[in-house]
Amino acid sequence: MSTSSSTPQKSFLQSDAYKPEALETKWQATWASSKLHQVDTRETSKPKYYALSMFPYPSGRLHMGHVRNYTLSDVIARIKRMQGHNVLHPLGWDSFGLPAENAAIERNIHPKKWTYSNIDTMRDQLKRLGLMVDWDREVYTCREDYYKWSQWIFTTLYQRGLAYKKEAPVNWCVQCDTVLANEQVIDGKCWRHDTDVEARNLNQWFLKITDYADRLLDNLPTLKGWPDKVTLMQKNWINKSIGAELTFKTTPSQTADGVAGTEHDISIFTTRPDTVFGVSAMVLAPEHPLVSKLTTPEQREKVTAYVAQARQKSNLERTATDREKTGVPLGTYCINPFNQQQVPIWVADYALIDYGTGAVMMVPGHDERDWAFAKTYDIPVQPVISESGELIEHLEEPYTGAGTLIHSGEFNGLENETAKAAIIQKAEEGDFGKATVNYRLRDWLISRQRFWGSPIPIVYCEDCGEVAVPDDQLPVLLPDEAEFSPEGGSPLKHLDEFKNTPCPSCGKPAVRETDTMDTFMCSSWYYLRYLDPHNSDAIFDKDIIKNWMPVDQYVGGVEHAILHLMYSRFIMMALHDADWTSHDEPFKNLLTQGMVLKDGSKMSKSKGNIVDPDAIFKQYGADTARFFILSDSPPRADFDWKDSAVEGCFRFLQKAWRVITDQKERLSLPTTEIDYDTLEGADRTLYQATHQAIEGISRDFETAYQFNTMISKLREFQAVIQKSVEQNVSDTVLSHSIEMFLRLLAPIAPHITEELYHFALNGPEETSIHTQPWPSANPNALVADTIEVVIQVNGKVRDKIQVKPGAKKDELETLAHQSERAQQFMNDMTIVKTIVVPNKLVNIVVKPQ
Ligand code: ANZ
Ligand code: ZN
Ligand code: ZN
Repeated sequence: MSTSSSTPQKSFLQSDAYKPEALETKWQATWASSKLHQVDTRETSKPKYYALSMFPYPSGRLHMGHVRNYTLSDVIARIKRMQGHNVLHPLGWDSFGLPAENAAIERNIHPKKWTYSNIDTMRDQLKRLGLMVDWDREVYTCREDYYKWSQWIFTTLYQRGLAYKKEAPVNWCVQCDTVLANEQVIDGKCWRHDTDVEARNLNQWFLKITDYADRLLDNLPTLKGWPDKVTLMQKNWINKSIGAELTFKTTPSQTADGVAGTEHDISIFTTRPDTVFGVSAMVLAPEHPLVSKLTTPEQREKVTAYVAQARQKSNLERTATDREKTGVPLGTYCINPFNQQQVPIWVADYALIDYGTGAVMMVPGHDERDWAFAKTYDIPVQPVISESGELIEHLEEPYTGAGTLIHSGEFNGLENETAKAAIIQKAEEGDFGKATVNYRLRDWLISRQRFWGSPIPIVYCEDCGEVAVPDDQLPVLLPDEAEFSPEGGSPLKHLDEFKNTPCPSCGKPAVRETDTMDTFMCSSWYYLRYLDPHNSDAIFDKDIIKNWMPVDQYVGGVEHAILHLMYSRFIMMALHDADWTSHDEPFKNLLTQGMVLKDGSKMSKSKGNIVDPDAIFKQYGADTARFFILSDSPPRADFDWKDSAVEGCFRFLQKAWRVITDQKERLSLPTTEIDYDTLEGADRTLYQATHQAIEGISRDFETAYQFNTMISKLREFQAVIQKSVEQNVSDTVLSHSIEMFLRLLAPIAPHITEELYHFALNGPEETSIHTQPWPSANPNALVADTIEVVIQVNGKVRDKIQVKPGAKKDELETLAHQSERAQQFMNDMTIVKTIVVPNKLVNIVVKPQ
C-alpha cells in the first residue's frame, strides 16, 4: 500500500486482480502533479466550454446527492474536453450561513473553524471521486478575497439606486433568529425549518429586483436550454398581472370619529375590472392606513383587536383559499363609481398590504376568496358574468371563467375581455381609474441579523447619513471574535470595535451597519469569480468574462428554481447594466437532476438510510460509484440506490479489467489505420459493433445526456468484445475496439480506463486517455451488410430475403421471382405486374390463368 502513490507508474497488472482503491489514488496523484486539470481561461485557440455544478454548502460530509451532481457535470466536462473544447469545471464553497453559526452556539466552535474543517473533509472526498476540477480556482464565499467583491457588488448596486433601506413587515423565523426573503418562505414556513414564519416590522436592506421584473420575465423564453418547469416556476413567482386601479370614494356623512364631511379615496387593484358591477364590499388590509380613519366609534374596539391579531399571521396563511376567511366591518361605506352603489368597508386579513394597493374590491360571484368571505358574513352576491350569455340572478358557486357581461349597465352583452378595456377607458375618462401592471415579485430582502455572513458595507453618519464604504476601504472585515448567543439580535451589534468607525465621507465618528448579507447574495455571482479567481484589482477581468460567459451547462437541484437561479439572473443583469459583463443571462443550459433515493425513499439522517460515499469508494472504488450513479435512470429522474446494483456495476468494471488484461500481449497502438472494406468474419462484426457503439453513445449524449442508455450500450459493446476474443479476431481490430471502448468509458470511469490505456494498450507515458479525442464513427461501418426485403404475392407477405442495401429494381424483381416460398402462391397464375420498393419490398401481382 505504501508504494502506491510514490511510484506512480507502477502497474497493477502485475497482479491480475482489479484493485480500485490503490489504482485510483495513484492516478489522482499523477493527474494532480501533471496538472492535467489546469485550465487557462485566457487561452482562446480552442472553443470554450463552461460546465458548472451548483457549489456545495460545507455541511460536514459528502452525500450521494453531491456524488450524483458532481459526477454528472464531470462526465459532461470530460466528454466536451475530448471533443476539443477548452473546458472549465470548477468547484468552490458556499460557505457563509446559519448552520456554521448554530454549530458555534451549540458546540462552542468558531463558525470559521467548523466551516474550514468541513471544507477540508469534503474536498478530500470530492478529490477521491476523481473529478476533473481545477482546484487552483476554488472559491470560498466566506473568505475575504471573495466577500470583498460581494460587498463591492452591493455598493455598486447601491450607487445605481438598486439597494435601499426601508421599514417593512418582514418574515421572521424564530429558529433562524433572523428575517427571511420572500423566496425563503415556502408554504408559510421557513425554507430550512418547519417553523411558521412570523410577521415583524423591521428596518432592512432590500435589493430592487422588482426593477428587473419585466426583464426577468421577458428573457425566460430565450432560455431554451432550461427545463420548462423551472421557467414556469419563475414566471409564476414574478406573476405579472395586468389590470386596473380604480378609486372608490367614501360616503362623506359616514366618516369615522364624528368628523363629518371628510372624503377619502380608496384605491384598489383588480385584474378583473370587468366584474366591477358585482362589487358587494370593499376590503382593506389590516395594515392599510385608512383602516383607523374609516372606523366608526362603535366598531373601533373590534377592529383594533382584529388588526392586532392579523399582524401575527404570515401572508400565505392569510391568503390560502382553504382557510376560513375572517374580517370586521368598519361601519363606514364607499361608492362604486360605476353604478353609484353604496358598499360597506371591511377590514379582512386576506387582503395583503404589500400587494397592489392593499385594498380589494370584493366580487363574491366571481372570486373564490370573496365568495368564501361573503358566505361567512352573509354578504349579497351579484352575478355579472354569464357563461352562457343568459341573464342569471343566482349562483351555486363562484364562476371564475370567461363570459358575457350581465347586470352591468351600458356594458351588458360585451364579452368580458372586451369589457375590461371598455371599463378601464370609462374609468380613465371619468378620472376614477387607470390601467396598471402588478407583480407578485417583491424586492429582495438581504439583511440578516446573524454573524456568519458578509457585513453589509454601509456606515451611518450623523452628518452624511447613509454612506456606502468606498472601494478602497473594502472589504469590511468580519471580525474573528463575537458572542454567538441566540438572543440579542445581530452579534456584530455588540462589538464596539466593529461598530464604531470614522465616517468614510467626513471622518467624524460614525457607526457601521451590523447586519450581514443573505448568503444567496454571495452565491449569486460565484460562477463569475471562478473565471478569474485571483484577481485582486477587480472583481474579474471583463475580457475573460466576455469570452467565457454564459455557463454552457449548469447542473443542480430543482430546489433552487426560484431562489438562487432568479437571484443570479438579477445580479447578472445588474452587472451587465453597470457595464461589467456583456451578457445578461448567466446560464445557457440548465439540468436539474433528480434526487437520490434508497430503496424508494429519500436518503436522510433521520431515516438512517444514508449510504456514505467513502464506504463505497473503499469497497468498490470511485469508478464504480460514478458508473453506478449514472447507470440506473436518466439525470432528471430520481435515482434509487440499491446495494445489489452497485455490486453489478463493480462486476462490470471487473470483467472489463479481466477481458482486457487477458489480451494484453496482443494489444498495441495506434489502431486507427484499418481498412473496413477488407474486413471479414469476426473482425468485421467487432468493427461494426465498435462503430455502432460510438455512434449510439455519442447520440445519447448529444440529445439528452442519457448516461443510463450510454451505459447499457457500453455493456453490450463489452459483450461483443468478449465474444470476438473467442472467435479469432485479429490483433489490430481487437486493439482498435478496446481503445475505443476505453475512450467511451473514460469520462464515466476515469481511473480504470487510464490504467488500462497505459498498461494494457501501452499508451505513451506522457499522454492521458482523457486528452485523446472522443471517437467518431466510421459511417461505412454503420451501414448493415445486408438488409431484409419483404416479398409479397398479391399484397400478402410470403417471404423475406437478405439483400445488399441499394440493390437495383430488376435485381430485386429477379430474386423475388426466384423465391421458392413465393412461387408456392404463384402456381397456375399469371404475373400481371411486379411492384418494387427498393430496400423494402417486392409485391408480385398475379391472377388465375
Ligand atoms: C376584483 C376581482 C374579481 C378579482 C374577480 C379577482 C376576481 P393576481 O391575479 O394574483 O394578481 N387583490 C388585489 N390586491 C390584493 C391584495 N392586496 N390582497 C389580496 N388580494 C388582492 O390577483 C389579482 C386579484 O387579487 C385582484 O383582482 C384582487 O381581486 C385581488 F372576479 O379584483 B380581483
Ligand atoms: Zn428558519
Ligand atoms: Zn460623515
